[in-house]
Amino acid sequence: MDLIFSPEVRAAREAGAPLVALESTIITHGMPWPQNVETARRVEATVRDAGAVPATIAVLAGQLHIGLDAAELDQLGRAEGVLKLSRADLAACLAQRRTGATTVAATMIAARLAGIEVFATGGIGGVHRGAERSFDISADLRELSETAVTVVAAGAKAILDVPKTLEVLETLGVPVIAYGQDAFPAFWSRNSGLPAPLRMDSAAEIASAHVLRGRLGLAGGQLVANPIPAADEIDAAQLAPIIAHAIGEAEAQGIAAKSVTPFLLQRIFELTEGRSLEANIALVLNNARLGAAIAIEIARRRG
Ligand code: PSU
Ligand code: MN
Repeated sequence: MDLIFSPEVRAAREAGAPLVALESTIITHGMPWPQNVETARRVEATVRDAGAVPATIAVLAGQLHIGLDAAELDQLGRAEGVLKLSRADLAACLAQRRTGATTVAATMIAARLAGIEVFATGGIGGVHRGAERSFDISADLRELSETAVTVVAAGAKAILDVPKTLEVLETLGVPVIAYGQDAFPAFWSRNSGLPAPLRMDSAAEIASAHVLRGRLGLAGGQLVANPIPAADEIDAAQLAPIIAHAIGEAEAQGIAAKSVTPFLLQRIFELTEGRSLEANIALVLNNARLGAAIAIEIARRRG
């Protein structure tokens, strides 16, 4: 299997320039068109402005792309019926020559194959509320324990059971590092009310820890939880009834497995009249900036 590098990513690899992986499920299943493509472009531009090179990852017609050109990104963002690919689906999508967007788990796998050590996204999957009945725990969590990529996200969404998500990450031995504060952030808001297990205040420290994990022979990555900028956050108390309502609808309609996260994100977007999307865009851009800074520090340590 060949990896298909975009010209920009190929040049960066040859030059040893810092790279930041970006996922594509956020484009196909996480945001509506056309904001999805606009945001993906802005995220890429943000990584470039911060001095690194973006590599958006997706499977197009059975080929694993590391970096998409403008036309490919646009096509993916408009396409219907794109598969949502996690660890379990990646090889099947390639074998069947289909098109799929990579989740956090699948993007980590592809990034590692491509030698990319940092990945910026919005939110990771986690333990869903009611997981004691549904057993719905995202494969993202186990991937963090197996694949050596540092993932920058804005914490875990309040659609999840955040305490259980932190417990599973602890069980799996995944470092969870809040950036610049003690509290674990909650995606649309800065504070989940729970302390993060670790705190770091600079990209340099995060990069050092990433490199040292490799030296210690530890498998798995790090989760960097970067709080949404204060100006963009939505008050958690304001969102709570909306989230509860969306979860109730999902249960009533029998939404399960892969469909749960996209369904909840779409309903919360509708119920907040788009405010959740604005916050989501702001936090992804913020994560792209930090991801670039960490990639630059890692490249410095490797170089
Ligand atoms: N969180 C978001 N937007 C997203 C996702 C998470 O704010 O689009 C996507 C990511 O790709 C993540 C996936 O890996 O949802 C998790 O899905 P699941 O809960 O089915 O594992
Ligand atoms: Mn799930």
